[in-house]
Amino acid sequence: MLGALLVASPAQAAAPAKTCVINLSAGNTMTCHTTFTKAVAAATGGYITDAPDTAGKALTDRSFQGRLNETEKVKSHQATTAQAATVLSIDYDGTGTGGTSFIWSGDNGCTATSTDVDYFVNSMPSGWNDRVSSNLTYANCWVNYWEHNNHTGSSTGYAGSRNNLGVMNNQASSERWS
Ligand SMILES: [Ca+2]
Ligand SMILES: [Ca+2]
Repeated sequence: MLGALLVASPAQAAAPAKTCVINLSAGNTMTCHTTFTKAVAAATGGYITDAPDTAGKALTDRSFQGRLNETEKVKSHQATTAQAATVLSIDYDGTGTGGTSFIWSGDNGCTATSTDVDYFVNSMPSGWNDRVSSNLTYANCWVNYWEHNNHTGSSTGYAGSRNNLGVMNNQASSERWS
């Protein structure tokens, strides 16, 4: 058994990096995709199918950033049709929105006030505990990161996009969106 496990390890290491998406309005369902383009298509319910192929290029593509923020408005005018999901935020492993990313989506954007909780997770997805180092926020959402599960320990406070989580770098174990 041990030998089989050791043989399997190099193959796993060679697998392409994936971008995963969690829909916080659909029971925290997670899907993982081979490219950032496919992940964004999933996160927007098929509304944006031509996102750049990497999260790094997406960051410098101003029209793409604008369209992500439009998904909420589009949805509000199509209430009777199948709802497009809205991208709430993207977490990045690296500072300066570098490295592997993780996309959070939901049925609606965030409300105008940051005194309520619009979405939350009590723990991070597999592989993302103590890893987030920067983020981008959309759809009127601000994010608060906590040091431990269930929103305990130190926290960053609510804010929009951040290039560096500072002392909370590689510490986040739960999040809320408001
Ligand atoms: Ca990190
Ligand atoms: Ca932690």
